[in-house]
Parts: sequence; C-alpha cells; structure tokens
Amino acid sequence: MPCHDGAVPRTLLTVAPTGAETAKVDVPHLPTTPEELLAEAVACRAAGAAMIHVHVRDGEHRPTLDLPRVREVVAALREGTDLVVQLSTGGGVHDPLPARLAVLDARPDSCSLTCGSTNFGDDVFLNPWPFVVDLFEKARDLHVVPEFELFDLGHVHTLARLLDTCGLPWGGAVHCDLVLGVPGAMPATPQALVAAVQALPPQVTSWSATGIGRGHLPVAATTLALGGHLRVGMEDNLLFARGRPVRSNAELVERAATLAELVQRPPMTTAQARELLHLPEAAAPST
Ligand code: KMH
Ligand code: ZN
Repeated sequence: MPCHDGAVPRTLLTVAPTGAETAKVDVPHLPTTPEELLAEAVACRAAGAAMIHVHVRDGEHRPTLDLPRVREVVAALREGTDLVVQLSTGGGVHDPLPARLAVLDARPDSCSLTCGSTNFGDDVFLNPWPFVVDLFEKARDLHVVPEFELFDLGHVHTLARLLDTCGLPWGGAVHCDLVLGVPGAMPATPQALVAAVQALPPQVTSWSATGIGRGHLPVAATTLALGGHLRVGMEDNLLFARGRPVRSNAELVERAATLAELVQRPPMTTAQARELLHLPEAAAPST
C-alpha cells in the first residue's frame, strides 16, 4: 500500500547496494568499505532512496557479520544520512545462524527476516522455522522493525503462520519484500509476483518487490502497477541493460524514481518511510 502525502500516493525506494555474493575483484565499484557505502548511500538518498539494505564487508572486502564492523557501518550511515538503515540478517549462505541473529545487537532501524529456506544457486539459504521465530522475537525485544523477505510462495504462507503464532512485530507495521529470480526460488515474472501478492496475509501493511537479473524491469513495472514499493541495487542487479554493466547504485535508484514518477507515485521521503514502517523520526545527520 502506498503511503499518501495529501492526495499523492508515494513509493518507498529501497537500495540494496552490495549484497554478499559479488566479489570486489569482479566488480571494483561495488561499495564495500564504510566510506564507499556512505558515499553510495548519500548519492542514492539524493536520487530518491529512503531505505538502505546493508551487507557489511571486512577489510578484505569479504562479507562479514563481525559486530564491531557492523556497528561501525550503522554509525557511519546514521551520521551521514537519514536513511532507514536495514541490516541483512541473511548474510551469506555459509554464515552460521547465531551470528546472523547477533546482527540485531547493532540496533539497526530495520532488519531483513527471511521466512523460510530456499535453494540459492548451488547452495541452500537456511532459515528453519525456530530460527525465524527467534529472529522475530529478538527484533521485537530490541525494537527493530523486520522486513519479511519472501523468496517463494511457501515463504508467504510461512509469514502468515508467523504472524498468527507470534502476533505483530514491534511497531505494528508488517512490511515485506518479495524477492523474485533467485535460481532455486520463485521466478522473476509478473505471474509469480501476482500470485505471491494475492497470497499475502491480511496483516501486511506494505510490500515491495525486486527482481534479480533480467526479470528486474518486468517485476518493477508489475510492482508499480499493483501498488507496491521497489527495491533496487547492485545486490540484485549488475546489468543496467543487456550488455551494459551498472555504473552505480544511484543510477538504479534514479531509474526506479523515474518509473515511480511516471506512474504518479513519486519516491517517498525518509520521514514518510519512517511513518510507513512505524519507526521513530531519525536524528538529523551531521553532514
Ligand atoms: N545473501 C543471501 C544468501 C538478506 O539479506 O536477508 C541472503 C540475502 C537475504 O541477501
Ligand atoms: Zn540481502
């Protein structure tokens, strides 16, 4: 459901700038250091993003869940922007569940919370039910707003089970993100998106979607037509168009903002995003 600004419905644009899968050596402009992440966050904010989905990298540009490093990145993003900071609790496919749970101790505004396991290329992205419940309860205890990640129709069903079993998350907003096109999960097609959206439980207050790879634009266009919000970024897409690599996350946000403007649902501000997610106002950034 879009957030309304007077008569104008608005679109939440989330940027996922890094992910855990792409190596810096293969894509040198992938933002991996705290400085690069902050610079990309500032540029994406200017282009219309209101939330950032963050995967942290170590000094060697490898994915890490090291808590001091995660805290450093959260602090840098808070210091330099007023974006809603969402930490990935998915990490990489080889990250142990306790370390993924511990990410919440960095006290982000939001966290991803994947509602089930899925094949993920050659690997398995593990999210057993007890872990899903632990993550939900820890997020609620620490006042972190979860974004429920749904890679498959079964995950939509599991979200319904979770809400029926555990009640509402902290703040009461139920925001989810449909991720389509991971090899092994639901395909990045309009048909799959429509099926998943139709199955969302009634407690859902807002949803976004992202298509991985070549299904990105069809998914984005269908999402806007259905009234959903958008996630974009180099975590999900390294090609801007056939044969043309993405130059920066900001250009993906710019394109999404243009699409949103065209359908008369312009990007929402960070304050509107906080309202949508039932988050308190951000402290003013120091820069
Ligand atoms: N990197 C994937 C295995 C999330 O951030 O919560 C998991 C992922 C989902 O990206
Ligand atoms: Zn992620």
